Amino acid sequence: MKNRLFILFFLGLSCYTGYTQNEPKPVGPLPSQNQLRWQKMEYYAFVHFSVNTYTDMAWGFGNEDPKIFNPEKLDCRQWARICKEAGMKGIIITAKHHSGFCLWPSKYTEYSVKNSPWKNGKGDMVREMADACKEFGLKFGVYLSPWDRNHPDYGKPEYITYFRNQLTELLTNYGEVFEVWFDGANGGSGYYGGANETRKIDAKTYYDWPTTYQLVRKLQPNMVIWNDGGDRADLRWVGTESGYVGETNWSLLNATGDVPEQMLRHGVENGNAWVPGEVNTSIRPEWFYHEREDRKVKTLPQLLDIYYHSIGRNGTLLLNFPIMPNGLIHEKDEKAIQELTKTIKETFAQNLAKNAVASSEQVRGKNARYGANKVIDGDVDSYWATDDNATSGSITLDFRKPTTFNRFLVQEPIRLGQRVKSFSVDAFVDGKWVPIAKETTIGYKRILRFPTVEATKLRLNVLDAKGCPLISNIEVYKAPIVLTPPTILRDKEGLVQFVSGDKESVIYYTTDGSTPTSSSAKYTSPVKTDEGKADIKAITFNPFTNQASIASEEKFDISRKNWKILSTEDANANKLLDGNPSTSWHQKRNQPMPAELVIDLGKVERLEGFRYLPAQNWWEEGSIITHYQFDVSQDNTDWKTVSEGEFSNIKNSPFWQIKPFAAVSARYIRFRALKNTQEKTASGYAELDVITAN
Ligand code: FUL
Repeated sequence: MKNRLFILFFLGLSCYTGYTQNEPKPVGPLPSQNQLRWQKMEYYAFVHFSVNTYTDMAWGFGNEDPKIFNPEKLDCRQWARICKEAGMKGIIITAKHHSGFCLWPSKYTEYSVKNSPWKNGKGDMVREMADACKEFGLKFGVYLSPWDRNHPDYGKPEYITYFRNQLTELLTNYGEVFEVWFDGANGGSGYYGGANETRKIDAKTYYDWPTTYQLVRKLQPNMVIWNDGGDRADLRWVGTESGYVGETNWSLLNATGDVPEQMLRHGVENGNAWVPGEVNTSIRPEWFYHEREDRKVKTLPQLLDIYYHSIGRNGTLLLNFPIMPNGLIHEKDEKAIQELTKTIKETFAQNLAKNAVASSEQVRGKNARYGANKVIDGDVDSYWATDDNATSGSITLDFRKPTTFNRFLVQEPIRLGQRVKSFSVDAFVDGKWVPIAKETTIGYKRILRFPTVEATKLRLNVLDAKGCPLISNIEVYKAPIVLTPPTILRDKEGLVQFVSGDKESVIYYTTDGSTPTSSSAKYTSPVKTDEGKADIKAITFNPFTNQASIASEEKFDISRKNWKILSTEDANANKLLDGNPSTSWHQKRNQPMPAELVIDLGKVERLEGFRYLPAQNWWEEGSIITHYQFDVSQDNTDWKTVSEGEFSNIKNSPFWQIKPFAAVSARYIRFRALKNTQEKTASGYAELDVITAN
């Protein structure tokens, strides 16, 4: 009787704690149920659409007339179909972007679809999006920008009430919402109901996020919160909008305190809160639609890199489709995502680990329940575990015949914490173990790419972990080879260079705009182009497999050979004309703003715009100019301003900034940096270029 009581007591205790006697203890912090559900989604979409879609701007100013908003062919079902066919699990819509314009008829403002010609002001795009998601079996999420460049009260406490009222509308009237996005951007200036001024707020205190979070939790208890500007939410930004998270990626951060970029990229190994990374990027360079980017849609190799650098690195992927003014996703974007989907499907079609025999010498208590075969049993909840005193261990997969593969997928059961600090993978080739990879973290999912290998066995070695290592899943694949096209660079003298990362391959190119093949000119040394514009295309070609990459293309404007920088004697300044994005020049410190750059083009040119690339070492002082003025002159004395304004989203997306203006003839140009991100004087430049008329 006594014994029985003891057993009953023990069973009761294990039920109470949720663990059976032998189950490994969790290594905290742990994900919440909402975070776990979200992580399993892996892949979902963003759609960016607002009044600034019609003004060709990255950010609306808040003064755009609602009358310009008229997506005549709007079809949210097209968006949902494209995302569903791509294997995505949800869509997040910019219900309100920084312009303040609302895609739903909010009762708290007139600045919304209700004052647009679209559906005679009777439309509700958030509703149409939510309905389309439901129809296509997708989850639905909302982006509600805290920064509102239209609202007169922005900066005052009244605005917070307005913001929460809007949030309540969105989280009450449209069914279940899986994620809400609170973007932290705040460039200061705005229309603000006609005040046309700069309003800075203290993002740490102004929004009072804890109270807003309480409201959110009450209205949508199953939702995750994304917030890069305020108090720690459920998910973190990964510090870049280019589509990758660090190779080392802990789903942990510290619950309080500042988060420098490095931490966003890698998480914090000993962080005290579970805040996993979401990789957000756009299928084109910018978030909103710009016709000039129709030929800049990301290519298959670029999208594959993004896939492996997000989902393959313990992140989720939030991929954006900019909506065109007519209300549809562009066919080029659809084609690009279809190509990615096809390649992903082909890659992960046949799991070669399934038929292998798995073994390990470090099975927890020699208990079959934690045996090595748990990593290939297709059950995500079962896992291999070692004894508590171990922080390392190996699993071997025996294919029992020569097997070729080039992808390795591995998962930890993160409900028990993220543990693995380092691991390696070996292949058994010709009777000996050959190292394939040595890596750091795993987390929810890690996918490694490596050159194709033929082996009879594969071995995962967990080298170090924060507790006894646990592995829930291993998959092995042979992916089709997709060659990456070369990068094309043209220097100041007009010499063109092609750069490829693939050592086995050769490069073929054309300079007349035609599509290169293996019969085109072969690249051996830099190619001279004349001083005019140049349309260069190139492919990577593998002579052993006869396989070619898609073509890369660069359309260069006039060469900068005869340009002379007049505003400084510093020879290093020529780096901004050298055609190499990774070299840069910073203006002298403590020089009064606006910092000025004056260039003699050598002769009169017909100019239609300019391009600026910020210094790519953007952590250095003043690297990124945010506000500018661009002037032209015939004689270096009389100047005319032809373009002036902001590089809206340059801080998060420090890429080429293109500013077209009405055509004008000039020999001199003057680029003035009015402000930079750090409000320091040493403004930085990687490249400066002009756009000339044909
Ligand atoms: C950024 C915003 O400023 C961009 O416009 C875009 O919405 C992106 C997703 O977040 O920080």
